[in-house]
Amino acid sequence: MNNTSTLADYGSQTSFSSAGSGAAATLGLTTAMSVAGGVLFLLVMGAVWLARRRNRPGHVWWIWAGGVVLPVLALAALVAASTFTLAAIGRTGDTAPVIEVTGHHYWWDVVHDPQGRALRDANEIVLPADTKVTLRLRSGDVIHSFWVPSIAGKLDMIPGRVNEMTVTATRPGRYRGQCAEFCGLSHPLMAFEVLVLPPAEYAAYLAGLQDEARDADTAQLEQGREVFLREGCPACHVIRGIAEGGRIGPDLSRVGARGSLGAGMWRMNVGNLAGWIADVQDMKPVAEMPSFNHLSGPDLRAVAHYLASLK
Ligand code: HEC
Ligand SMILES: [Cu+2]
Repeated sequence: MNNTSTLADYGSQTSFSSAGSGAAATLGLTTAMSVAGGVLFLLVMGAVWLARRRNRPGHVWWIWAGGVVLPVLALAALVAASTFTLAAIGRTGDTAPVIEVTGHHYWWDVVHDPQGRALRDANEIVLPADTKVTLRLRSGDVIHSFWVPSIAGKLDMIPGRVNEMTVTATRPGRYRGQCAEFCGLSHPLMAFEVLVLPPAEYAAYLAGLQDEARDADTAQLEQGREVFLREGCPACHVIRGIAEGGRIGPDLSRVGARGSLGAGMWRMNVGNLAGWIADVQDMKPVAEMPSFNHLSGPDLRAVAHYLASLK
């Protein structure tokens, strides 16, 4: 199956164009290290060239200056630069807003406003621009690593620990994040999207999140909801107001509003949703969800339309 046309439309994922304070600091450090390394390389090559031209032993101070003093000074300067950068990036505090993100095989559980309405979502993080946000990172199984190259440095998500990272996104837009620690066979397919909104739009976004999922208001959507309940999807998935128990898979209360399906992999639309439900093991090998390939065509269409309607 060739699905390239249905791949998610990726947001920016590059460390070379920073849209956040952490990424800017990391880029500055990388540039400083590369320039310093380049200068040292040229100095050493120049010394080698000189030594070959003169073809006789030089003064012993060359050894002291080039072999001891220079490396000590250069390494001390680079260690200082990276320590300061790390401290600046890692500085945390009780900065509101807080967003909780938990890595799972192979998706991301997201809770916006955990002290307030604590609305759960998945695979999509929304940040207000120009605002310090605390990300509280956990893992539900093995070690994952949270990385949005355009916005911040990466931080591991470790079972049994809570790691905190403060980020300030500086440019509204859509960015791509990626798990950066090998966590299993579908690790490369564990991505997510970050939406950076101007502060006023962010407030409106939070206020607009519904406590209960949208109603099924046509016969087909009702059929889709029945299929969802009948097929045992609630064992793993929550749809607020419909089925509240399952926590093994992503919360689906707003699944149709996400920009992508399957943790940043596929475009969100009815066709891909149907393909996912019928044959998730083809679209994302070893995902911890069974393929429902026994569903009839009408049932599959109905449940895909129902999920797409949840916005
Ligand atoms: C055994 C648990 C389990 C059952 C049962 C299950 N799922 Fe899933 N589902 C998951 C897991 C785990 C994921 C995340 C997979 C990944 O991205 O790696 C998932 C992902 C999804 C997604 C993608 C969500 C997103 O944000 O990209 C949809 C849609 C979905 N499931 C629908 C269904 C439907 C419909 C049913 C019932 C027909 C169902 N699931 C049954 C565990 C389950
Ligand atoms: Cu991972």
